[in-house]
Amino acid sequence: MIKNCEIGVVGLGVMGRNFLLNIAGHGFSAAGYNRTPEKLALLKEEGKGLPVTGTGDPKEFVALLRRPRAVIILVPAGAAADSVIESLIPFLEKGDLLIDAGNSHYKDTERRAAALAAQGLFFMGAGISGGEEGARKGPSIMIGGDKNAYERVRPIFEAAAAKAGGEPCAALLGSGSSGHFVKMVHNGIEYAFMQLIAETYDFMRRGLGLDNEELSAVYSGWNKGELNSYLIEITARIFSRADEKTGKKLVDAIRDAAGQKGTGMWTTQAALELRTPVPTIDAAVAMRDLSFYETERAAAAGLFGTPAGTSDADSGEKNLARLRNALHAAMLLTYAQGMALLSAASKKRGYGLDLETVARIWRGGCIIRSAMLEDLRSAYLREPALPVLFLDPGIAKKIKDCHEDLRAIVSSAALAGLPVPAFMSALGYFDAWRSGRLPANLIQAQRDYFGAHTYERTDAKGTFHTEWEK
Ligand code: NBP
Repeated sequence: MIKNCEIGVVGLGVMGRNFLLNIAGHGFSAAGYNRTPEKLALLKEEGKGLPVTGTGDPKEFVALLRRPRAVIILVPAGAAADSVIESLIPFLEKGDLLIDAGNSHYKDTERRAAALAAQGLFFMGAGISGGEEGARKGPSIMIGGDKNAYERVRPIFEAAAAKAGGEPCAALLGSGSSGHFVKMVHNGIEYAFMQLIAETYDFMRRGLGLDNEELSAVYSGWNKGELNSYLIEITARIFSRADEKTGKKLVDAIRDAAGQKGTGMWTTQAALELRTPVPTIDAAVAMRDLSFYETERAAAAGLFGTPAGTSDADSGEKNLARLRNALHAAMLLTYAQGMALLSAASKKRGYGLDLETVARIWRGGCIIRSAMLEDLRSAYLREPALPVLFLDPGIAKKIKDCHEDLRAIVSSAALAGLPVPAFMSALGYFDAWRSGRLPANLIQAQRDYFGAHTYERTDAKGTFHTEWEK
Protein backbone atom coordinates (compact mmCIF):
# COMPACT_ATOMS: atom_id res chain seq x y z
CA MET A 1 0.00 0.00 0.00
CA ILE A 2 1.34 3.49 -0.94
CA LYS A 3 1.99 5.71 2.11
CA ASN A 4 2.71 9.41 2.56
CA CYS A 5 0.21 10.33 -0.16
CA GLU A 6 0.25 13.94 -1.40
CA ILE A 7 -3.54 14.20 -1.44
CA GLY A 8 -6.60 12.37 -0.13
CA VAL A 9 -10.06 12.15 -1.70
CA VAL A 10 -13.20 11.28 0.28
CA GLY A 11 -16.21 9.98 -1.66
CA LEU A 12 -15.30 7.77 -4.60
CA GLY A 13 -18.51 8.20 -6.58
CA VAL A 14 -18.68 9.59 -10.11
CA MET A 15 -16.77 12.79 -9.35
CA GLY A 16 -14.46 11.70 -6.54
CA ARG A 17 -13.11 8.56 -8.18
CA ASN A 18 -12.56 10.22 -11.55
CA PHE A 19 -10.94 13.29 -10.02
CA LEU A 20 -8.63 11.11 -7.93
CA LEU A 21 -7.61 9.14 -11.04
CA ASN A 22 -7.05 12.40 -12.91
CA ILE A 23 -4.76 13.69 -10.13
CA ALA A 24 -2.86 10.40 -9.94
CA GLY A 25 -2.51 10.42 -13.73
CA HIS A 26 -0.50 13.61 -13.31
CA GLY A 27 1.94 11.80 -11.02
CA PHE A 28 0.59 12.85 -7.60
CA SER A 29 0.17 10.02 -5.10
CA ALA A 30 -3.44 9.88 -3.89
CA ALA A 31 -5.42 7.98 -1.26
CA GLY A 32 -9.19 7.46 -1.53
CA TYR A 33 -11.71 6.84 1.24
CA ASN A 34 -15.21 5.50 0.68
CA ARG A 35 -17.54 4.10 3.34
CA THR A 36 -18.83 1.24 1.13
CA PRO A 37 -16.45 -1.29 -0.49
CA GLU A 38 -17.86 -1.39 -4.06
CA LYS A 39 -16.32 1.93 -5.07
CA LEU A 40 -12.99 0.98 -3.48
CA ALA A 41 -12.94 -2.08 -5.73
CA LEU A 42 -13.62 0.15 -8.75
CA LEU A 43 -10.77 2.45 -7.70
CA LYS A 44 -8.41 -0.50 -7.46
CA GLU A 45 -9.48 -1.73 -10.89
CA GLU A 46 -9.43 1.63 -12.69
CA GLY A 47 -6.30 2.87 -10.90
CA LYS A 48 -4.02 0.04 -12.03
CA GLY A 49 -0.55 1.41 -12.77
CA LEU A 50 -1.28 4.73 -11.04
CA PRO A 51 -0.01 5.91 -7.60
CA VAL A 52 -3.36 5.32 -5.88
CA THR A 53 -4.54 3.51 -2.79
CA GLY A 54 -7.88 3.24 -0.98
CA THR A 55 -9.52 2.38 2.32
CA GLY A 56 -12.94 2.26 3.96
CA ASP A 57 -11.64 3.42 7.34
CA PRO A 58 -11.27 7.15 8.12
CA LYS A 59 -8.45 6.65 10.64
CA GLU A 60 -6.43 4.56 8.21
CA PHE A 61 -7.16 7.07 5.43
CA VAL A 62 -5.81 10.01 7.43
CA ALA A 63 -2.74 7.97 8.38
CA LEU A 64 -2.01 7.43 4.66
CA LEU A 65 -1.55 11.16 4.04
CA ARG A 66 1.59 13.31 4.12
CA ARG A 67 1.55 16.02 6.82
CA PRO A 68 0.28 18.69 6.83
CA ARG A 69 -2.55 16.83 5.15
CA ALA A 70 -4.74 17.93 2.26
CA VAL A 71 -8.10 16.20 1.74
CA ILE A 72 -10.62 16.78 -1.07
CA ILE A 73 -14.23 15.90 -0.19
CA LEU A 74 -16.57 14.91 -3.04
CA VAL A 75 -19.85 13.80 -1.49
CA PRO A 76 -23.40 15.20 -1.82
CA ALA A 77 -24.01 18.65 -0.32
CA GLY A 78 -25.66 18.99 3.09
CA ALA A 79 -25.74 16.22 5.69
CA ALA A 80 -23.30 13.93 3.84
CA ALA A 81 -20.61 16.65 3.74
CA ASP A 82 -21.13 17.39 7.46
CA SER A 83 -20.97 13.70 8.33
CA VAL A 84 -17.74 13.18 6.37
CA ILE A 85 -16.10 16.17 8.06
CA GLU A 86 -17.19 14.91 11.51
CA SER A 87 -15.77 11.46 10.76
CA LEU A 88 -12.33 12.88 9.85
CA ILE A 89 -11.90 15.50 12.59
CA PRO A 90 -10.81 13.09 15.37
CA PHE A 91 -7.81 11.99 13.28
CA LEU A 92 -6.71 15.34 11.82
CA GLU A 93 -4.07 17.68 13.28
CA LYS A 94 -3.72 21.45 13.43
CA GLY A 95 -2.74 22.88 10.04
CA ASP A 96 -4.44 20.12 8.01
CA LEU A 97 -6.54 21.29 5.07
CA LEU A 98 -10.00 20.10 4.02
CA ILE A 99 -11.37 21.14 0.61
CA ASP A 100 -15.05 20.56 0.00
CA ALA A 101 -15.27 20.20 -3.78
CA GLY A 102 -18.94 19.15 -3.90
CA ASN A 103 -21.80 21.49 -4.75
CA SER A 104 -22.22 22.81 -1.22
CA HIS A 105 -24.24 25.91 -0.42
CA TYR A 106 -21.88 28.84 0.16
CA LYS A 107 -23.45 29.59 3.54
CA ASP A 108 -22.66 26.02 4.69
CA THR A 109 -19.07 26.60 3.55
CA GLU A 110 -18.84 29.73 5.71
CA ARG A 111 -20.26 27.87 8.70
CA ARG A 112 -17.87 24.92 8.29
CA ALA A 113 -14.81 27.14 7.70
CA ALA A 114 -15.52 29.05 10.92
CA ALA A 115 -16.07 25.87 12.96
CA LEU A 116 -12.92 24.19 11.63
CA ALA A 117 -10.78 27.32 12.01
CA ALA A 118 -11.66 27.23 15.71
CA GLN A 119 -10.01 23.80 15.79
CA GLY A 120 -6.90 24.96 13.92
CA LEU A 121 -7.95 23.34 10.62
CA PHE A 122 -8.08 25.02 7.22
CA PHE A 123 -11.26 24.61 5.19
CA MET A 124 -11.79 25.71 1.59
CA GLY A 125 -14.79 25.48 -0.74
CA ALA A 126 -14.20 24.57 -4.37
CA GLY A 127 -16.66 24.07 -7.20
CA ILE A 128 -15.79 21.54 -9.87
CA SER A 129 -17.60 21.62 -13.19
CA GLY A 130 -17.38 19.25 -16.12
CA GLY A 131 -19.28 16.17 -14.97
CA GLU A 132 -17.76 12.71 -15.12
CA GLU A 133 -15.60 13.33 -18.17
CA GLY A 134 -14.36 16.67 -16.86
CA ALA A 135 -13.42 15.17 -13.50
CA ARG A 136 -11.37 12.48 -15.27
CA LYS A 137 -9.82 14.51 -18.09
CA GLY A 138 -9.79 18.10 -16.82
CA PRO A 139 -12.57 20.14 -15.19
CA SER A 140 -12.90 23.83 -14.44
CA ILE A 141 -12.17 24.38 -10.74
CA MET A 142 -13.44 27.43 -8.85
CA ILE A 143 -11.71 27.76 -5.50
CA GLY A 144 -12.25 30.08 -2.55
CA GLY A 145 -10.49 30.53 0.76
CA ASP A 146 -7.09 31.11 2.33
CA LYS A 147 -4.28 32.05 -0.08
CA ASN A 148 -1.47 30.27 1.78
CA ALA A 149 -3.51 27.10 2.23
CA TYR A 150 -4.28 27.11 -1.50
CA GLU A 151 -0.59 27.34 -2.38
CA ARG A 152 -0.17 23.87 -0.84
CA VAL A 153 -2.54 22.26 -3.35
CA ARG A 154 -2.20 24.66 -6.28
CA PRO A 155 0.15 22.41 -8.33
CA ILE A 156 -2.31 19.51 -7.98
CA PHE A 157 -5.38 21.56 -8.98
CA GLU A 158 -3.62 23.29 -11.86
CA ALA A 159 -2.29 19.98 -13.21
CA ALA A 160 -5.69 18.26 -12.98
CA ALA A 161 -7.70 21.17 -14.43
CA ALA A 162 -8.69 21.63 -18.08
CA LYS A 163 -6.40 23.87 -20.10
CA ALA A 164 -7.66 26.66 -22.35
CA GLY A 165 -5.17 28.58 -24.46
CA GLY A 166 -2.43 26.80 -22.50
CA GLU A 167 -3.70 28.20 -19.17
CA PRO A 168 -5.15 26.03 -16.39
CA CYS A 169 -8.87 26.43 -15.76
CA ALA A 170 -8.36 26.45 -12.00
CA ALA A 171 -7.84 29.46 -9.78
CA LEU A 172 -8.24 30.80 -6.29
CA LEU A 173 -11.01 33.26 -7.06
CA GLY A 174 -11.29 34.99 -3.73
CA SER A 175 -11.70 34.64 0.00
CA GLY A 176 -14.21 32.69 2.10
CA SER A 177 -17.01 30.93 0.29
CA SER A 178 -16.29 32.58 -3.09
CA GLY A 179 -15.45 29.28 -4.83
CA HIS A 180 -18.85 27.79 -4.00
CA PHE A 181 -20.64 31.07 -4.77
CA VAL A 182 -19.05 31.22 -8.23
CA LYS A 183 -19.88 27.54 -8.85
CA MET A 184 -23.49 28.17 -7.82
CA VAL A 185 -23.76 31.06 -10.31
CA HIS A 186 -22.05 28.91 -12.95
CA ASN A 187 -24.84 26.38 -12.44
CA GLY A 188 -27.50 29.11 -12.57
CA ILE A 189 -26.13 30.22 -15.95
CA GLU A 190 -26.09 26.54 -16.99
CA TYR A 191 -29.82 26.24 -16.13
CA ALA A 192 -30.57 29.35 -18.22
CA PHE A 193 -28.53 28.19 -21.23
CA MET A 194 -30.22 24.79 -21.16
CA GLN A 195 -33.67 26.40 -21.03
CA LEU A 196 -32.80 28.82 -23.86
CA ILE A 197 -31.54 25.96 -26.03
CA ALA A 198 -34.67 23.94 -25.17
CA GLU A 199 -36.78 26.91 -26.30
CA THR A 200 -34.93 27.04 -29.65
CA TYR A 201 -35.67 23.31 -29.99
CA ASP A 202 -39.38 23.89 -29.35
CA PHE A 203 -39.43 26.83 -31.77
CA MET A 204 -37.83 24.75 -34.51
CA ARG A 205 -39.75 21.55 -33.85
CA ARG A 206 -43.27 22.78 -33.12
CA GLY A 207 -42.89 26.15 -34.82
CA LEU A 208 -40.95 25.34 -37.96
CA GLY A 209 -41.59 21.61 -38.20
CA LEU A 210 -37.92 20.48 -38.24
CA ASP A 211 -37.23 16.81 -37.60
CA ASN A 212 -34.50 15.42 -35.35
CA GLU A 213 -31.91 15.02 -38.13
CA GLU A 214 -32.50 18.60 -39.23
CA LEU A 215 -32.25 19.79 -35.62
CA SER A 216 -28.94 17.99 -35.20
CA ALA A 217 -27.62 19.66 -38.36
CA VAL A 218 -28.75 23.11 -37.20
CA TYR A 219 -27.04 22.81 -33.80
CA SER A 220 -23.91 21.38 -35.46
CA GLY A 221 -23.81 24.40 -37.76
CA TRP A 222 -24.33 26.79 -34.84
CA ASN A 223 -21.49 25.13 -32.97
CA LYS A 224 -19.09 26.11 -35.74
CA GLY A 225 -19.79 29.83 -35.28
CA GLU A 226 -20.16 32.36 -32.47
CA LEU A 227 -22.38 29.98 -30.47
CA ASN A 228 -19.56 27.43 -30.22
CA SER A 229 -20.04 25.88 -26.79
CA TYR A 230 -20.21 22.61 -24.93
CA LEU A 231 -24.01 22.68 -24.52
CA ILE A 232 -24.68 23.36 -28.23
CA GLU A 233 -22.21 20.62 -29.15
CA ILE A 234 -23.89 17.95 -27.00
CA THR A 235 -27.34 19.13 -28.13
CA ALA A 236 -26.38 18.39 -31.76
CA ARG A 237 -25.29 14.90 -30.71
CA ILE A 238 -28.45 14.25 -28.66
CA PHE A 239 -30.72 14.74 -31.70
CA SER A 240 -28.84 12.15 -33.74
CA ARG A 241 -28.81 9.46 -31.04
CA ALA A 242 -30.98 6.41 -31.77
CA ASP A 243 -32.83 4.54 -29.03
CA GLU A 244 -31.44 1.02 -28.69
CA LYS A 245 -34.90 -0.23 -27.71
CA THR A 246 -36.99 1.18 -30.55
CA GLY A 247 -34.50 2.27 -33.20
CA LYS A 248 -36.20 5.70 -33.23
CA LYS A 249 -34.53 8.86 -31.92
CA LEU A 250 -34.02 8.57 -28.16
CA VAL A 251 -34.89 12.18 -27.38
CA ASP A 252 -38.56 11.59 -28.30
CA ALA A 253 -38.83 8.75 -25.77
CA ILE A 254 -37.67 10.89 -22.83
CA ARG A 255 -40.31 12.20 -20.38
CA ASP A 256 -40.60 15.99 -20.51
CA ALA A 257 -40.06 16.64 -16.79
CA ALA A 258 -36.68 18.25 -15.96
CA GLY A 259 -35.03 17.41 -12.64
CA GLN A 260 -32.80 19.60 -10.51
CA LYS A 261 -30.53 19.38 -7.50
CA GLY A 262 -31.11 22.92 -6.28
CA THR A 263 -28.15 25.03 -7.43
CA GLY A 264 -30.34 26.97 -9.90
CA MET A 265 -32.84 27.74 -7.14
CA TRP A 266 -29.99 28.79 -4.83
CA THR A 267 -28.78 31.23 -7.50
CA THR A 268 -32.23 32.75 -7.72
CA GLN A 269 -32.47 32.97 -3.93
CA ALA A 270 -29.03 34.60 -3.64
CA ALA A 271 -29.94 37.07 -6.38
CA LEU A 272 -33.10 38.06 -4.52
CA GLU A 273 -31.14 38.54 -1.30
CA LEU A 274 -28.54 40.66 -3.09
CA ARG A 275 -31.21 42.63 -5.01
CA THR A 276 -29.49 41.77 -8.28
CA PRO A 277 -31.93 40.59 -10.96
CA VAL A 278 -31.20 37.33 -12.84
CA PRO A 279 -34.55 36.92 -14.64
CA THR A 280 -33.39 34.42 -17.25
CA ILE A 281 -32.06 32.11 -14.53
CA ASP A 282 -35.32 32.59 -12.58
CA ALA A 283 -37.30 31.65 -15.70
CA ALA A 284 -35.19 28.53 -16.23
CA VAL A 285 -35.77 27.33 -12.66
CA ALA A 286 -39.49 28.07 -12.96
CA MET A 287 -39.77 26.13 -16.22
CA ARG A 288 -38.11 23.04 -14.70
CA ASP A 289 -40.70 23.25 -11.90
CA LEU A 290 -43.58 23.76 -14.35
CA SER A 291 -42.45 20.80 -16.45
CA PHE A 292 -43.48 18.45 -13.62
CA TYR A 293 -47.16 19.53 -13.70
CA GLU A 294 -47.91 17.10 -16.53
CA THR A 295 -51.51 16.33 -15.59
CA GLU A 296 -52.41 19.99 -15.29
CA ARG A 297 -50.60 20.82 -18.54
CA ALA A 298 -52.60 18.16 -20.35
CA ALA A 299 -55.84 19.54 -18.86
CA ALA A 300 -54.96 23.11 -19.90
CA ALA A 301 -54.00 21.92 -23.40
CA GLY A 302 -57.45 20.31 -23.65
CA LEU A 303 -59.13 23.49 -22.47
CA PHE A 304 -57.21 26.11 -24.44
CA GLY A 305 -55.73 24.09 -27.31
CA THR A 306 -52.03 23.42 -27.69
CA PRO A 307 -49.87 25.82 -29.72
CA ALA A 308 -48.47 24.59 -33.02
CA GLY A 309 -46.80 26.26 -35.98
CA THR A 310 -45.31 29.72 -36.19
CA SER A 311 -47.27 32.64 -37.51
CA ASP A 312 -44.12 33.85 -39.24
CA ALA A 313 -44.34 33.66 -43.01
CA ASP A 314 -40.57 34.08 -43.49
CA SER A 315 -38.57 31.27 -44.98
CA GLY A 316 -37.03 28.64 -42.72
CA GLU A 317 -33.47 29.80 -43.41
CA LYS A 318 -34.24 33.37 -42.39
CA ASN A 319 -35.96 32.16 -39.23
CA LEU A 320 -33.02 29.93 -38.35
CA ALA A 321 -30.53 32.77 -38.75
CA ARG A 322 -32.74 34.94 -36.56
CA LEU A 323 -33.04 32.23 -33.97
CA ARG A 324 -29.27 31.79 -33.87
CA ASN A 325 -28.77 35.53 -33.33
CA ALA A 326 -31.54 35.61 -30.72
CA LEU A 327 -29.80 32.81 -28.82
CA HIS A 328 -26.49 34.63 -29.08
CA ALA A 329 -28.01 37.79 -27.58
CA ALA A 330 -29.87 35.86 -24.87
CA MET A 331 -26.74 33.93 -23.85
CA LEU A 332 -24.72 37.13 -23.59
CA LEU A 333 -27.52 38.70 -21.52
CA THR A 334 -27.48 35.62 -19.26
CA TYR A 335 -23.72 35.87 -18.74
CA ALA A 336 -24.33 39.55 -17.93
CA GLN A 337 -26.85 38.56 -15.22
CA GLY A 338 -24.47 36.01 -13.70
CA MET A 339 -21.52 38.41 -13.72
CA ALA A 340 -23.64 41.16 -12.14
CA LEU A 341 -24.58 38.74 -9.36
CA LEU A 342 -20.91 37.82 -8.80
CA SER A 343 -20.00 41.47 -8.68
CA ALA A 344 -22.71 42.20 -6.10
CA ALA A 345 -21.71 39.20 -3.98
CA SER A 346 -18.06 40.19 -4.12
CA LYS A 347 -18.90 43.67 -2.81
CA LYS A 348 -21.29 42.44 -0.11
CA ARG A 349 -19.19 39.52 1.12
CA GLY A 350 -15.72 40.98 0.46
CA TYR A 351 -14.66 38.11 -1.81
CA GLY A 352 -12.30 40.23 -3.93
CA LEU A 353 -13.42 38.46 -7.12
CA ASP A 354 -11.65 39.25 -10.37
CA LEU A 355 -14.26 38.66 -13.10
CA GLU A 356 -11.61 38.34 -15.82
CA THR A 357 -10.21 35.31 -13.96
CA VAL A 358 -13.72 33.86 -13.63
CA ALA A 359 -14.27 34.20 -17.40
CA ARG A 360 -10.81 32.73 -18.01
CA ILE A 361 -11.35 29.55 -16.00
CA TRP A 362 -14.82 29.01 -17.48
CA ARG A 363 -13.31 28.74 -20.99
CA GLY A 364 -12.40 25.08 -20.58
CA GLY A 365 -13.68 21.98 -18.81
CA CYS A 366 -16.98 23.36 -17.54
CA ILE A 367 -20.55 22.99 -18.78
CA ILE A 368 -20.98 26.69 -19.67
CA ARG A 369 -17.74 26.94 -21.67
CA SER A 370 -18.21 28.82 -24.90
CA ALA A 371 -16.40 30.95 -27.45
CA MET A 372 -18.24 33.97 -25.96
CA LEU A 373 -16.12 33.78 -22.82
CA GLU A 374 -13.16 35.16 -24.81
CA ASP A 375 -15.28 38.28 -25.38
CA LEU A 376 -16.16 38.44 -21.68
CA ARG A 377 -12.53 38.08 -20.75
CA SER A 378 -11.53 40.91 -23.10
CA ALA A 379 -14.29 43.08 -21.63
CA TYR A 380 -13.04 42.62 -18.05
CA LEU A 381 -9.42 43.09 -19.15
CA ARG A 382 -10.45 46.44 -20.63
CA GLU A 383 -12.44 47.44 -17.53
CA PRO A 384 -12.11 45.21 -14.44
CA ALA A 385 -14.84 47.14 -12.60
CA LEU A 386 -17.33 47.00 -15.49
CA PRO A 387 -20.70 47.54 -13.75
CA VAL A 388 -22.87 45.90 -16.44
CA LEU A 389 -21.32 43.54 -18.99
CA PHE A 390 -23.03 45.03 -22.03
CA LEU A 391 -21.68 48.52 -21.31
CA ASP A 392 -18.40 47.17 -22.70
CA PRO A 393 -18.10 48.39 -26.32
CA GLY A 394 -17.19 44.92 -27.67
CA ILE A 395 -20.15 43.15 -26.01
CA ALA A 396 -22.44 46.13 -26.80
CA LYS A 397 -21.65 45.76 -30.52
CA LYS A 398 -22.58 42.08 -30.46
CA ILE A 399 -25.86 42.77 -28.67
CA LYS A 400 -26.64 45.63 -31.05
CA ASP A 401 -26.15 43.22 -33.96
CA CYS A 402 -28.49 40.59 -32.47
CA HIS A 403 -31.20 42.16 -30.32
CA GLU A 404 -33.62 42.94 -33.15
CA ASP A 405 -33.58 39.23 -33.99
CA LEU A 406 -34.23 38.41 -30.33
CA ARG A 407 -37.25 40.74 -30.50
CA ALA A 408 -38.45 39.12 -33.75
CA ILE A 409 -38.21 35.60 -32.30
CA VAL A 410 -39.97 36.56 -29.06
CA SER A 411 -42.82 38.22 -30.94
CA SER A 412 -43.09 35.38 -33.44
CA ALA A 413 -43.21 32.80 -30.62
CA ALA A 414 -45.72 34.88 -28.66
CA LEU A 415 -48.07 35.15 -31.64
CA ALA A 416 -47.81 31.41 -32.26
CA GLY A 417 -48.36 30.61 -28.58
CA LEU A 418 -44.98 28.91 -28.18
CA PRO A 419 -43.62 29.28 -24.64
CA VAL A 420 -40.26 31.10 -24.62
CA PRO A 421 -40.08 32.57 -21.09
CA ALA A 422 -36.27 32.54 -20.96
CA PHE A 423 -36.02 34.46 -24.23
CA MET A 424 -38.73 36.87 -23.09
CA SER A 425 -36.98 37.50 -19.80
CA ALA A 426 -33.64 38.18 -21.50
CA LEU A 427 -35.31 40.69 -23.80
CA GLY A 428 -37.21 42.34 -20.94
CA TYR A 429 -33.98 42.55 -18.92
CA PHE A 430 -32.20 44.25 -21.80
CA ASP A 431 -35.04 46.68 -22.54
CA ALA A 432 -35.29 47.60 -18.86
CA TRP A 433 -31.58 48.36 -18.60
CA ARG A 434 -31.71 50.62 -21.65
CA SER A 435 -34.74 52.52 -20.37
CA GLY A 436 -33.49 55.87 -19.11
CA ARG A 437 -36.77 56.19 -17.23
CA LEU A 438 -38.74 53.21 -15.91
CA PRO A 439 -42.33 53.38 -14.63
CA ALA A 440 -41.06 53.01 -11.05
CA ASN A 441 -42.24 56.59 -10.42
CA LEU A 442 -45.81 55.26 -10.52
CA ILE A 443 -44.94 52.49 -8.06
CA GLN A 444 -43.51 55.10 -5.68
CA ALA A 445 -46.70 57.15 -6.03
CA GLN A 446 -48.84 54.07 -5.28
CA ARG A 447 -46.67 53.18 -2.25
CA ASP A 448 -47.03 56.70 -0.95
CA TYR A 449 -50.81 56.67 -1.67
CA PHE A 450 -51.66 53.55 0.36
CA GLY A 451 -48.78 53.38 2.84
CA ALA A 452 -47.34 56.90 3.22
CA HIS A 453 -43.96 55.43 2.20
CA THR A 454 -42.89 58.84 0.77
CA TYR A 455 -41.14 59.48 -2.53
CA GLU A 456 -38.24 61.49 -3.90
CA ARG A 457 -38.66 64.15 -6.58
CA THR A 458 -36.64 64.64 -9.72
CA ASP A 459 -36.56 68.41 -9.22
CA ALA A 460 -35.83 68.78 -5.48
CA LYS A 461 -33.84 67.04 -2.74
CA GLY A 462 -35.51 65.31 0.22
CA THR A 463 -38.44 62.96 0.73
CA PHE A 464 -42.05 63.95 0.16
CA HIS A 465 -45.48 62.72 1.07
CA THR A 466 -48.78 63.67 -0.53
CA GLU A 467 -52.27 63.35 0.98
CA TRP A 468 -53.54 61.74 -2.24
CA GLU A 469 -57.24 61.73 -1.36
CA LYS A 470 -57.39 65.39 -0.38
P1 NBP B 1 -22.14 10.09 -6.39
O1 NBP B 1 -23.52 9.82 -5.96
O2 NBP B 1 -21.62 9.44 -7.61
O3 NBP B 1 -21.14 9.73 -5.20
C1 NBP B 1 -21.36 10.21 -3.92
C2 NBP B 1 -20.28 9.72 -2.98
O4 NBP B 1 -20.55 10.24 -1.68
C3 NBP B 1 -20.23 8.21 -2.85
O5 NBP B 1 -18.88 7.82 -2.84
C4 NBP B 1 -20.89 7.95 -1.50
O6 NBP B 1 -20.38 6.84 -0.81
C5 NBP B 1 -20.49 9.18 -0.75
N1 NBP B 1 -21.38 9.45 0.40
C6 NBP B 1 -22.69 9.70 0.46
BR1 NBP B 1 -23.85 9.60 -0.95
N2 NBP B 1 -23.15 9.95 1.68
C7 NBP B 1 -22.04 9.83 2.45
C8 NBP B 1 -21.86 9.94 3.84
N3 NBP B 1 -22.86 10.30 4.64
N4 NBP B 1 -20.64 9.69 4.32
C9 NBP B 1 -19.63 9.33 3.49
N5 NBP B 1 -19.75 9.23 2.16
C10 NBP B 1 -20.95 9.48 1.64
O7 NBP B 1 -22.03 11.68 -6.47
P2 NBP B 1 -21.12 12.58 -7.43
O8 NBP B 1 -21.82 12.77 -8.71
O9 NBP B 1 -19.73 12.04 -7.43
O10 NBP B 1 -21.16 13.97 -6.66
C11 NBP B 1 -20.29 14.30 -5.60
C12 NBP B 1 -20.33 15.81 -5.40
O11 NBP B 1 -19.90 16.45 -6.61
C13 NBP B 1 -21.73 16.35 -5.11
O12 NBP B 1 -21.64 17.43 -4.21
C14 NBP B 1 -22.19 16.83 -6.46
O13 NBP B 1 -23.18 17.84 -6.37
C15 NBP B 1 -20.89 17.37 -7.04
N6 NBP B 1 -20.85 17.44 -8.51
C16 NBP B 1 -21.34 16.44 -9.29
C17 NBP B 1 -21.26 16.56 -10.69
C18 NBP B 1 -21.76 15.46 -11.60
O14 NBP B 1 -21.87 15.72 -12.80
N7 NBP B 1 -22.06 14.28 -11.11
C19 NBP B 1 -20.66 17.69 -11.25
C20 NBP B 1 -20.14 18.67 -10.43
C21 NBP B 1 -20.24 18.55 -9.06
P3 NBP B 1 -21.07 5.38 -0.86
O15 NBP B 1 -20.46 4.70 -2.02
O16 NBP B 1 -20.67 4.80 0.43
O17 NBP B 1 -22.55 5.59 -0.98
